[in-house]
Amino acid sequence: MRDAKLSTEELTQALAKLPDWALREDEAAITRSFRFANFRQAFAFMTECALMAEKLDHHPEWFNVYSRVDVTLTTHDSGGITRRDIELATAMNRASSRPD
Ligand code: HBI
Repeated sequence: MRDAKLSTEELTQALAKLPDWALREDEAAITRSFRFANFRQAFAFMTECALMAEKLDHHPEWFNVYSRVDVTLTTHDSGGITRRDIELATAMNRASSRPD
């Protein structure tokens, strides 16, 4: 079942509750760059997020170099941003602020 793309209003409201995430210039994805103390913490974050992505059946586009993880979320099946992207971004923010 294809999720509906969020309206501009829904998107604005969702982003207001998503610290540090931004709308990509084409407005078809949301992005955030996470910074950690070292590679081990960055990869631990990615491992936790990978399991969440599997559970949500919604997967990030991400790039990691050492202690940095750049994330882009979009819903390919819907051609834009859906509630699934907001759900995964919220879960990622929570995972990034959890103590070791
Ligand atoms: N993850 N971010 C993202 N976007 C999708 O459209 C998507 C996905 N994970 C799995 C998935 N789609 C499949 O369920 C469909 O392609 C069949």
